[in-house]
Order: sequence, then structure tokens, then C-alpha cells
Amino acid sequence: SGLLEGKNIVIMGVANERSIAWGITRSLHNAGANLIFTNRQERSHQKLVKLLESNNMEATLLVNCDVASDESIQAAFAEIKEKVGVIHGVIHSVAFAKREELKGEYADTSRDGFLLAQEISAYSLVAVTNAAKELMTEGGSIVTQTYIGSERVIPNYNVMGVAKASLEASVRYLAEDMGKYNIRVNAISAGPIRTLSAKGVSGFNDKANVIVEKAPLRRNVDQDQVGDATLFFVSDLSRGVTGEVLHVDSGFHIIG
Ligand code: 0WD
Repeated sequence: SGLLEGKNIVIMGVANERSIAWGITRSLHNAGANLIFTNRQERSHQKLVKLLESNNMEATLLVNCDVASDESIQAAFAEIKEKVGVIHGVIHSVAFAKREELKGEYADTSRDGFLLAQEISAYSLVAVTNAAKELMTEGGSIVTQTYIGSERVIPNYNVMGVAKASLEASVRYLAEDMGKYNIRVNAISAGPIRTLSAKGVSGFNDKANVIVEKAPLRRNVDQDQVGDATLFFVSDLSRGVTGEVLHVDSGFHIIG
């Protein structure tokens, strides 16, 4: 369907074909969106170029963006403004924590490991929202990716769980700030999906097995399910929704 025909959407965080952001890309592309991509690493950029080619998709623009740097964020959105003009959505699908902080005890988290996880995984949404709002002159929708480790203690998720709690609180405060510009801010809380980042957290298989065992739908979610839920948030179908965290987790979060 053409839900997003003529809409310019920025997608941040396609590392490879397993990335959640790539599932989102498929859903938004099928809905007719014009897609602008940002990558941090040259390696991801090359992979994305190949992925687009092999899927017969044409990107509107590819730009570099390291969310650890305000200058990089400013430069990325300045380039998008110059070459594309108005944007209608941003997909924030980036996070980072040191591998050694994603196992063992949370109590062992280092000061710089804590700050790094907060910076890349939570503050980046604040900085990106502020840069993107200048380009969202026709209103817009910002969607980020979170995980249930923000609400409950999930073994090994540790410092990232605390960063996701910060991210979800940011979604609510940003939703209030952006509402007056007709910009909505929401999050999707996906169940575990095997990606490059997921491999960095110890015990991925245990997490996936628990979903099959306990979730009402008794199966794991995939990138396309997150993509379609994101399409809902980006499109006008969700025009009454902001500051929300939507679980796309086969219903796992309701089970005690
Ligand atoms: O089970 C999972 N995989 C879940 C992931 C369940 C629920 C939520 N999520 C979240 C993640 O925490 C993250 O926020 O979804 C988001 C995307 O994660 P993913 O798809 O699992 O991971 P991956 O494919 O590794 O993509 C992460 C991206 C990469 O993109 P680039 O283009 O940079 O290679 O985050 C990127 C990472 O490199 N990233 C950064 N991007 C810009 N600036 C930075 C940075 N400083 N650091 C990491």
C-alpha cells in the first residue's frame, strides 16, 4: 500500500541484512517511502549499498553519522536538509555497550562503560530529535527501539537495561516537547532477535527459548514484525499516539 507515498524517512542503524533497521526498511519501502540512510561505519555503508542493490531498492540519500558526536549529527542533518529538504520521520535503531559490561554482575559496571551506554543508546535520541525537528516542518514521527530489560532484570543485559530505561523516559519527555510541532515520538520494545548487536549480550539462546516457552504466541518475533509495527508509528494510522512504548514481543511482557 502507499501509506508513506511521498514521505521522506531517515533510517539510522542498518549494519547488515539482520539489523532490525533493515526489516524496518523493507516495511517502509513497501509503503512507498523515500528512504534516507545514516551509517557510522564504512563497513556498514558498503553492506547497505549492496543490500539496496540486491533488493532493487533506490535510496534517496546515504549519509555518514556517528551519534557519539554532535558535529556529526549536525552535519548529517544539514546534508539531509540541503539535499532532501523536508523530512517526515526518523527511525532511531542504534545502541552500544561494551561487551564486558553485558555479562556477570551489573554492580561491576564501570563509570565510563555506564556513560558510554547512556550516550550512544539514550542521549543520541535526544540529540537526533533536536536536529531532526528543524526538518520536520510538516510534522513528523520519530521511532526508537527498546527492550524489556528496561523494565525487568534480564540476565546479562545489565548496563543496557538501564540505558533503555533512560531511552524510554526520554521518549516521554521528548513526546511532550515535540507535540506542539505535531511531531510524535514513540518506541517499539521488540522481543529478542538474532542480530550483530544481540550477539554481544551473553545468553541470547536462553532469551529466545523463554519466548517460545512462555509468550502467548509461543514464537519469536522477527525483523519484519518490528518493521510493520514501525510502519504503523510512522504513518498517519497512529496519529493519535505519542510517548508510547509498544511491545512487539509475542505478548511476553504480560506474563508473570
Ligand atoms: O534482540 C535484539 N536484537 C533487540 C534489539 C531487541 C530489542 C531492541 N533492540 C534494539 C537495539 O538495542 C538497538 O537499539 O534495536 C536497535 C538495533 O539493534 P540491532 O538491529 O539488533 O543491531 P545491529 O544490526 O547491530 O545495528 C546496530 C546499529 C549499527 O549500525 P551501523 O550502521 O553503525 O553499523 O547501531 C549502530 C551499529 O553500528 N551504532 C551506531 N550508529 C551510529 N553511531 C553507533 C554510533 N556511535 N554505535 C552503534
